[in-house]
Amino acid sequence: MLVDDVIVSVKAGNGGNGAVSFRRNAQTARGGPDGGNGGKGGDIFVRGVTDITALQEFQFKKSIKAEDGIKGDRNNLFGRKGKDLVIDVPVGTRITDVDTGWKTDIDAEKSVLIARGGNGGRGNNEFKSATNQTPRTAEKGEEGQARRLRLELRLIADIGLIGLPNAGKSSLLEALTNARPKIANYPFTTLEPNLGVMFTSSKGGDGKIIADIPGLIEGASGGKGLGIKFLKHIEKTRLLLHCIDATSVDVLHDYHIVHKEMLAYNKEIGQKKEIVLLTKRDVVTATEYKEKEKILKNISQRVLSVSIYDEESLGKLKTLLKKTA
Ligand SMILES: Nc1nc2c(ncn2[C@@H]2O[C@H](COP(=O)(O)OP(=O)(O)OP(=O)(O)O)[C@@H](O)[C@H]2O)c(=O)[nH]1
Ligand SMILES: [Mg+2]
Repeated sequence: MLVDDVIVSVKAGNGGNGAVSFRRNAQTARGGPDGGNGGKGGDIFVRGVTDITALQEFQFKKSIKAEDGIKGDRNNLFGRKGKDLVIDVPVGTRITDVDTGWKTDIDAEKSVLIARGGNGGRGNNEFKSATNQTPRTAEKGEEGQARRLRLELRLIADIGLIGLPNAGKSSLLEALTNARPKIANYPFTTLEPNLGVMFTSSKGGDGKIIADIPGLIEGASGGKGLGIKFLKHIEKTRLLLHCIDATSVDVLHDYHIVHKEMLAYNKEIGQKKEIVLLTKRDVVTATEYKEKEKILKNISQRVLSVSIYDEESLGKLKTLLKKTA
């Protein structure tokens, strides 16, 4: 089961205490202050990743703590800084502070500071002055920030892949993006949604997020199969890529099965922009897939055919996706 809503407590590291100490050695019987500062506590960051299952880790792990800073020591030794922690969450996660209502959306592969480590306390060496040569005070380290956070996955994919089981959705996700979903020649290979990022230029930069969900079957809106509960993940997408197997004997029928189930789930999904895609065109003759394209053009202006083994067809699809999504 996809974990998409969890509450975790996070606690950044406390700062280390400053030290109180005076120089003592064979030469100096009563030396000046030499207590070092404490180290800063570790910060906690959240980083967006394309692994949609990343929240799974927090199903049982309910609290996360970054390392404390080490206390200062004699000889003006500064304590070591506590290590920072990075929490991975899927891109599309909304983070809400349960107590204050503060919110942020993790919508790119970036890091955001969510809990700040406490500063280290100053050692007594920093308190010496002309009037006080032997300060006996040092600061305590600051407390690290503690928060209760709700991590809620609201997929904000730009493009959603839909279609009957075995239509080639996951294969397409793999061909277009950096995702490596499970692919096999039987229905219901995909049991949980997959996400991938299609970069729109070779330099990387902003990409389009594509969501691949389990196949839909007739009766899905009434609870059959797996796909329908995942439709919420494509509700927000700008564009649907409706995959239809080119080897199907009745492509129009395939289209309508899926379309009908989507409408039954939510009429607004039916208003979305859609590209109808004939997949696996390498398996049939050119005459055959062109004939099927023609049939589908009766119901949609955007019809294309691809094969994952034909780079040129994938290139055309990418161009259309960039333009449309
Ligand atoms: N020859 C050929 N085979 C393909 C192509 N695309 C997908 N396949 C094959 O079709 C089968 C199903 O592909 P998947 O990508 O798992 O299909 P899916 O739509 O994700 O299936 P579910 O997750 O079960 O809904 C696999 O054996 C793929 O290798 C293609 O362009 N050409
Ligand atoms: Mg699949």
